[in-house]
Amino acid sequence: MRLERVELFRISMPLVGTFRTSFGEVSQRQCLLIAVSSQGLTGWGECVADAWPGYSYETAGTAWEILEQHFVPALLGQEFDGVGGLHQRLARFRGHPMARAGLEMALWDWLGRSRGQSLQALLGGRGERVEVGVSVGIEPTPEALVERVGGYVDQGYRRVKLKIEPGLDVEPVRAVRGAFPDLRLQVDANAAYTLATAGPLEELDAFDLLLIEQPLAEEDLLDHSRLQSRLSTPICLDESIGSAAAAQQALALDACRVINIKAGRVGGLAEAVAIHDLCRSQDVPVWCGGMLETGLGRAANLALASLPGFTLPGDISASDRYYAEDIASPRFDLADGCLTVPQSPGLGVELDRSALQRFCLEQLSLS
Ligand code: NPG
Repeated sequence: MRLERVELFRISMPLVGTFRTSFGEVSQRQCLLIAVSSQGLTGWGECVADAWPGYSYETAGTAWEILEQHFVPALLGQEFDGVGGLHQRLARFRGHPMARAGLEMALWDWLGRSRGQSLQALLGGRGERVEVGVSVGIEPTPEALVERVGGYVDQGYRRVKLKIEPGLDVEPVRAVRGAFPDLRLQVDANAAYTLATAGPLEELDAFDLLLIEQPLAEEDLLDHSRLQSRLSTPICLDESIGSAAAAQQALALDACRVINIKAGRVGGLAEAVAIHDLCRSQDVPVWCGGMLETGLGRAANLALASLPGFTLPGDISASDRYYAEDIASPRFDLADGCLTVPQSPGLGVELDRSALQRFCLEQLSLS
């Protein structure tokens, strides 16, 4: 194929509520949308890089720069063969996985539309529905947290992830576990501890958690392995796993026993599938992480989460958990703890150009 035009949009969408993690608070979600056009068809992708570098070094600003100055010029007007060809053309550039993944998602959408196949079919997923969970931000008091979790349980979520940080870990978890003894519960520290401050995480073994996600620094596989030997709860890695090679090393070191897969973090859906395949071959459970995606990214996450190794519910909640108004339709509604995997060609959702214009801060067309 030959890319004729690439459009970049930087958007900002209000979340229905403020979301607090150990690395900061967000009430307005920024990201980039990318449209690739060729042969009269357009594919859409979402680059999940946020306004500021709290979760990762990438931001919407750095992704814009890398796309405009490097990735898009390396592809525009060139002949290349599908997703493999895209990665070959970008192989000489280092890093910037979220920028790479956004462009790749647009290409998957384009490919699906041109072949009349859903992303689910292209990736090798199966089934009409996937069971999903919800991620709950840090709340000021255990009572407020229990109330928030209760609201989600009433909506039908059967797996809840609690954000934790030093000082807001054991007591909030104790309160939620006390109120919901049978709920599937897990926690996420977003790298907020060190081996020296990880004592409270050992106390969490008492609460029958599915996993403890990313307790220590991104680079620190060795200390994760040391910590895992002190815990009976499985450690799950997120930020630390940037590729299938990193996943292989983490598993070999017993630095984790579960992996959170996010296509944006690992440079795209192709690498996400490679991590899935590796974990499946070693019987390591995986689940699909979320980054407050719009309906576009959510559609891609659902297709990915329908692969057979995704045996734990992902952070892929219903549209109303995030946005009163979205830029893609249809919206995703929770039914019996599940969301429906889109079956139409490509991502299987349609972008609403007028909603896009309302949320758009900046746009650029490259051809
Ligand atoms: O449901 O999309 C969702 C949010 C899930 O907690 C969630 N995401 O650390 O995994 C994370 C966190 C996140 C949010 C990370 C925004 C980066 C940006």
